Amino acid sequence: MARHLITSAIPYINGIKHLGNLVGSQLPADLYARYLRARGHEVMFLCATDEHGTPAELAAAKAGKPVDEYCAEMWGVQAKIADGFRLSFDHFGRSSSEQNKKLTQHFAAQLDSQGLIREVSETQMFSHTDGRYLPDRYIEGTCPNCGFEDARGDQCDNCTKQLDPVDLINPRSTISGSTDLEMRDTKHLYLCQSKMKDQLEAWIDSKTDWPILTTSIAKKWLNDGDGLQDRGITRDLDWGVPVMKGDQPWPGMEGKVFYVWFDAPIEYIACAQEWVDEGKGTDWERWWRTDKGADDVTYTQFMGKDNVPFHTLSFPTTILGSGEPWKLVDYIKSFNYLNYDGGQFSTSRGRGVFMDQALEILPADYWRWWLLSHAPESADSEFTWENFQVSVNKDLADVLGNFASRVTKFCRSKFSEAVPAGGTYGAREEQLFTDLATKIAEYEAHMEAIEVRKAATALRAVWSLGNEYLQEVAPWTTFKTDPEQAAAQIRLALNMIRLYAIISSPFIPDASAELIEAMKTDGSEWPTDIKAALTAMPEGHVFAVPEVTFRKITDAEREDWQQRFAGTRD
Ligand code: B3M
Ligand code: ZN
Repeated sequence: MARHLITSAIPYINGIKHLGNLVGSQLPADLYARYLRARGHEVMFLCATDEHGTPAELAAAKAGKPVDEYCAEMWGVQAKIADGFRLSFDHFGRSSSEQNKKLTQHFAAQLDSQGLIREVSETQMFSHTDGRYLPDRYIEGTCPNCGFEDARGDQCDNCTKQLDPVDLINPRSTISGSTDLEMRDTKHLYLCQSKMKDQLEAWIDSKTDWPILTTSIAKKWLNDGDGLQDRGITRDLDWGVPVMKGDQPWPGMEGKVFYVWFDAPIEYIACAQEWVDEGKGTDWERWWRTDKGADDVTYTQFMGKDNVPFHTLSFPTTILGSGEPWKLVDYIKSFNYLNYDGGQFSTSRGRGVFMDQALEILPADYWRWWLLSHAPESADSEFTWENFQVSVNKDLADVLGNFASRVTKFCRSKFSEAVPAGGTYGAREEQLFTDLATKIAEYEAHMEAIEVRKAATALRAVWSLGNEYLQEVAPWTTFKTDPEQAAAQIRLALNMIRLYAIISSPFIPDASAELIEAMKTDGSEWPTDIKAALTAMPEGHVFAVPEVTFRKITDAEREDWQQRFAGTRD
């Protein structure tokens, strides 16, 4: 038994996430956490909402609510949806927690004491009408290069030229449209990532087993252009963690907050403190402090590829640079993007299926299965309704669901709702034991390696072995001439339902639980000896025919949903 710390990238608070967000971090993290727990390991699985930054402020303003109230409400919404998808977090925290505030201020003080923070003077656009400084992307104006009138402060979308807000002709605030803007001098804190370059590079080079997607992005940022840039970690905003040196004021930084990407990953740690403070556990340090027992913890992070630079460079700079014995990540699993029906998911345009909508039309397992079996691992992948319909109808309804219902119904009609006695296992059954053991070992190996798609493929192959066996031995035919032998075949098949339920639980936890309940058996022990596991329900063991485990998606539904999710969501 080992100890595993698992974190998923923490979703922004503003709005409900779409399926692409889900499959890029939370869902595969949950798959891994469930698998490791099922194998008997001790797991700490953490996630939270990422509540700071301008987007949260603007979303709150749009909703006409104070930002703290808005965040508290949206946290509730996201927590409920996460629960609906059966995301098995040990704690779902909030980056705006008091614990994270304290810890963020602590890290800043530590980094400063290690000489890793410097002050930089900048000019920044202040909007009198909005009463605030404007981040680059909230300023628009005419491009000095091509004359495009809606160029953003950081880049012109028409000619792609990189811009500074000062370059824009007739700059205006995208928040209010106001042109009453003024360039002001302001001071900010920078994290000296460049000083850590060699240490970071050596660390990343030592991770030879990481996904290429992770290391290639990290290396690109380490070595591109001028190399690793120092980054501003403070902002002129109202909402965020106030800039303090521990619990002391930071001269010159009054009224400023830390940049959202500085405090967000620190929430991974603060989340474990929240877990303790909310009475769910007793010792967070044994997960996070290598001087307090965390040296034997394996820490795995899950995230979309756009989050990789922050997790391979910035956050490790915070951890390593603090000079304190914090647990550093051991493995970073990153994902490409999931596209939607010939384009991209778009939160702003409401294009694609969002997490709440998905649960309104079908149970979580249907989505979990499709998303995980099509996880964008080696490349971007695409959700189409046709593909979704085919996968659900074939894999879940025809292969797995049908196996369970055929076997149990046949048994009920020819024998009873109890595992039938009689008959013996022969060469065909021995072959099945071997095939199952081989495929399940393959499945386990992919799960250990967090090869999500390959694991799904192996699992599907395990399910198919059951159908092939049934097809071949045809107990309904056997029954006519040799009911004893049919009894043996059905006894084995009934036990396979139990076996499938257990090993499938990381992917489809609800269906697994339903099957275990119907079989009136215990599903807590992972099968290590397959042949022995297939005798767990002995002759005479009473069961019930399960409800329809998976139903098929009709063509009419598919067309209806395709229409419904093509457009805008209000
Ligand atoms: N909230 C971005 C995202 O949800 C950001 C992740 C933070 S992880 C510390 O993709
Ligand atoms: Zn331009």
